[in-house]
Amino acid sequence: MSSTLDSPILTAAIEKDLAGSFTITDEHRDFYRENGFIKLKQVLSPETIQFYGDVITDQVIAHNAQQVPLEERDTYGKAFLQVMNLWRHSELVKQFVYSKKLAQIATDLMGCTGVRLYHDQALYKEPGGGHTPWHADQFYWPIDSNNTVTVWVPLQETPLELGPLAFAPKSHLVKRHRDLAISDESERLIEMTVKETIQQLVETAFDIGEVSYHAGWTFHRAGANTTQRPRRVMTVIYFDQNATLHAPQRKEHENDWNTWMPGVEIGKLIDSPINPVLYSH
Ligand SMILES: O=C(O)CCC(=O)C(=O)O
Repeated sequence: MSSTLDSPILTAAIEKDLAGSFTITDEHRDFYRENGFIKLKQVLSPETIQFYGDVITDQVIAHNAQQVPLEERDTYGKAFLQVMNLWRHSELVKQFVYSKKLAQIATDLMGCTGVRLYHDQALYKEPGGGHTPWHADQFYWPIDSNNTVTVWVPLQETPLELGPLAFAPKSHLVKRHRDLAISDESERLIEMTVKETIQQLVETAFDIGEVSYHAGWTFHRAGANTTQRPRRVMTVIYFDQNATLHAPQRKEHENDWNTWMPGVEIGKLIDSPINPVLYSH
């Protein structure tokens, strides 16, 4: 279904930018595999970012369900407005989420033959919004593969005071705390582990057009937005096109199974109509 908000025109240059390719070198792949994340500059053009900053913001405003004032929410609620699967509401957002370039990078970093869509989500940290607690995304995902990855695309330049995504290098190899939902407890326990075993956190600003990819088991967080501007971010989650569904182990798995891969059977390929292959070679 299309939204009536889809009035801006996608230029040929933006279409070409989304459909283009980006060379992933052996150094990129080795860095991603060793550290569980990578930051890449100049992946998307300033024009693409400017255009989608407006398009996605309109969609977030149209579909945001959060009505509780910021100061009355819990830590998770203060971290961001979270609006999911915008590609199903807007043809323009669909073209972004279906970007061949973003999916090709995901495929090449993981070294698989192709990727499917898990879901997209816009993550808008409001002015004065709180920190995003430490967590690993795959806690929520009943996917029987470690080849899962999120591209985090800031829709503006993102200095430290806006709350850019920060990563604990090599934490995708840490087996502790994989059973923690995003919470004050995940922030406290993972922070302790990161301090004890990993020591240095990668928390740096993002330029316009710079994006990051982080693996499903990588511990990550984001600082508060101490400015009066929103931190606007779009994300797309991919998984190996050959991955299967494992039996749910917690209520969050049940929820994701029903929401993001409806009708898929345990042990079978995750290929529901809302898990299209976005890139394959
Ligand atoms: O944007 C944020 O603050 C958190 C993002 C995140 O946790 C993710 O994309 O997996």
